[in-house]
Amino acid sequence: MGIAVSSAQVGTPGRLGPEELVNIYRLMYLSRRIDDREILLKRQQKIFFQVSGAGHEALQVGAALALRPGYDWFFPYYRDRGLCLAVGVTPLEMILQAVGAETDTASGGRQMPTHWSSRKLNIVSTSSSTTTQLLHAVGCAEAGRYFSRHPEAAQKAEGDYRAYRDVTFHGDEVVLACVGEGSTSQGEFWEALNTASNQKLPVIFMVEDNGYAISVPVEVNTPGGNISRLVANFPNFHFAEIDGTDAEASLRAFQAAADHCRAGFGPAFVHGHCIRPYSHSLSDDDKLYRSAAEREADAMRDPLTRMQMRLLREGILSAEQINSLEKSLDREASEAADQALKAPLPSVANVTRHVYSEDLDPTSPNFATEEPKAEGEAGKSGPGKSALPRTMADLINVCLRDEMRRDPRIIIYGEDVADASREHALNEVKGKGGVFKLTAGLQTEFGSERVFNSPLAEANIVGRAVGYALRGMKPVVEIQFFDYIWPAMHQIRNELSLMRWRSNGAWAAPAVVRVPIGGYLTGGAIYHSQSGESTFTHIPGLRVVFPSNALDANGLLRTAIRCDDPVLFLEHKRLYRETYGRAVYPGQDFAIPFGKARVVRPGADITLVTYGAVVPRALQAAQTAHREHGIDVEILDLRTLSPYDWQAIAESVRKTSRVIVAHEDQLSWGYGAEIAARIADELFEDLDAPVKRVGALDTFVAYAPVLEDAILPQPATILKAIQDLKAY
Ligand SMILES: Cc1ncc(C[n+]2csc(CCOP(=O)(O)OP(=O)(O)O)c2C)c(N)n1
Ligand SMILES: [Mg+2]
Repeated sequence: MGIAVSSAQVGTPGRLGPEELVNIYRLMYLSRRIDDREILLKRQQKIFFQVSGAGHEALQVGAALALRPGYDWFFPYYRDRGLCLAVGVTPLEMILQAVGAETDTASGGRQMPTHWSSRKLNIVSTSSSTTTQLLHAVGCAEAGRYFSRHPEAAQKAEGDYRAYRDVTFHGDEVVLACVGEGSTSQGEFWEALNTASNQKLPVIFMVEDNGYAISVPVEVNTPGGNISRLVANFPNFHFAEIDGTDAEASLRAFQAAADHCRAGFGPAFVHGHCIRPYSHSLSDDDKLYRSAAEREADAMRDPLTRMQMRLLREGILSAEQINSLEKSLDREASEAADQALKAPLPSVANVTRHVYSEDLDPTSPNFATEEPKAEGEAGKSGPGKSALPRTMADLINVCLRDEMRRDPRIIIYGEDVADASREHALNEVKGKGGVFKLTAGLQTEFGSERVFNSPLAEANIVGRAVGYALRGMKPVVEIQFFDYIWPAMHQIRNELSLMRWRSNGAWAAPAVVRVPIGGYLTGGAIYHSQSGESTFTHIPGLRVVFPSNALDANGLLRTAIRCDDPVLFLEHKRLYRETYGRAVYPGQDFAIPFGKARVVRPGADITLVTYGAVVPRALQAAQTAHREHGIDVEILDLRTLSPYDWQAIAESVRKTSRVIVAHEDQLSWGYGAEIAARIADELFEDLDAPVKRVGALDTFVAYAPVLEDAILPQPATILKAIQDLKAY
């Protein structure tokens, strides 16, 4: 349950004592000296990047001392050296990051310096992407609240991801989320405030306002130049706008903010005005865009000088004592640098470690259920007693229900996924349960804490899922249409999929993102028919699943939920309720491992590699080819696109020597390009003809059915490819 600390690092109200003031100065000064030491190392080309916390130290140290390391949670940004130092990251650990050492505890040499991470201290891995961390902080706070209300969910369990996801919670922890004033322009800032406010979450948003975002002054980013004025009407917040160069004012502001959060009143917003004496980073020179007068005015507000003067003025330290304290801290910084420079460099052999879970492999036979259970047996325990074959939509819904019954860590949210957000309505109405009804009845069975509507904001959905998942929860979220996944792309590419690799295995975000995808809808048009799976298979760290029938959807979704990697689960809308591919309920433990293709139709003449809604179309084409032209096509349904079953492809191509890769997505730069290239590379000797591809025209999907038919590959298109290839 984490390190039990009963109070903040500096707890007592009233005036700070001499020791506390000296300690604050020590932390602020040491933070600055580590920056100075790194700047020296950068000039000597011994490190490769430097960004400093200079000018922010008072605000940061104040925040840290109001909170509890290893108990509260920290989502810092790249400027938070003073914060992390005061929370407990050591100077050596900091400079190990700068030199990119193997022993860099934050990332093992994978991230730039000041991209923090410490499991011990509850500092979650920082990315360079500004603002994304705020939504993680929101999800993290939600998870803490969930565990405190459902402590049984924190139990360890064998046989799925929970064996590797330790849970700690206390019930009154606070989450600190830090951001620069320029980054408050990002939509995700507002999306984070939205949920924190609405759900009264214990998140302290700390805005470190140094007046610039690289060279862009605050009034360009923030209408009126003051973010506090803009956010003032968010309900449930505690607000404070302070002089962030005054350490005591900062500490007090954060103590009040933490009190508000711990009492359950809601989030807090602490806006500190600080300075930026060292330009944006060592790659920037603010003399290019700031007047001398402005820079001088900033320098007059240096928090270090301010604190030093106070110690002298109040007789807490003499000039000699300050001198000697500073000398010892200088020595500490330089010794840390000397030691870090001797550290071993990371081993090149390990570069792909932690792209995916090292502990739980979703391709392993552990996830293979040989056969679905007999219906009679499954029907007794599983939801729905019908022995009739059921649709893909049905068996996805059933899988979600089964898994939620089994695992209290699973929560579901997204746009319209609840039955009714206004619960009292459920006394008289049936409920919505998703625009495609895939989540129907789940809120009614599991309650509004486990199944709920999100705001209409896709980054919010995925960003919060990252926060939930890194606390050990299993969010299974829905993006309503693939066409609208793009606002979440930043979170998917830069956060969800990267969390494990960039933290060298310390953190991970094994969430499931379910997404209805694809066309063939007759009238779906441009914005309800998109494909685009190869954009996501190109992302390391993400599993991409694309079932073509009800049974596969059920078994693969179960694996997606039980595994320990983030999964993009693509559900073809056209297949949801098709007659093709229906199946009887396979039982509550039916699972299919990732990376195992299915032979839909064995054949001797041509291999046809495909997936999704092209599977039934390919089958139709293959049947015609056989009946009318005597061509025997073997169809492989890949089922999962990342990983994919290379072995099955290779075996089949060695047998047939002719291969087509067919998909619904556009031809150029599509998923087939990669498979075709690999076949050409590794199976060249086995081929009797060039590798052929079938895909949509390189355009968008139109509304008029006559246009849609021409744009998307049809059975006739596939048949023609089969005939052409056989004739080659
Ligand atoms: C999403 C994103 N866009 C752009 C950048 C490049 N960038 C890095 S820092 C920065 C300015 C941030 O300014 P602010 O939020 O005020 O923080 P400060 O650096 O001043 O502390 C920019 C544009 C980035 N890292 N992430
Ligand atoms: Mg700034």
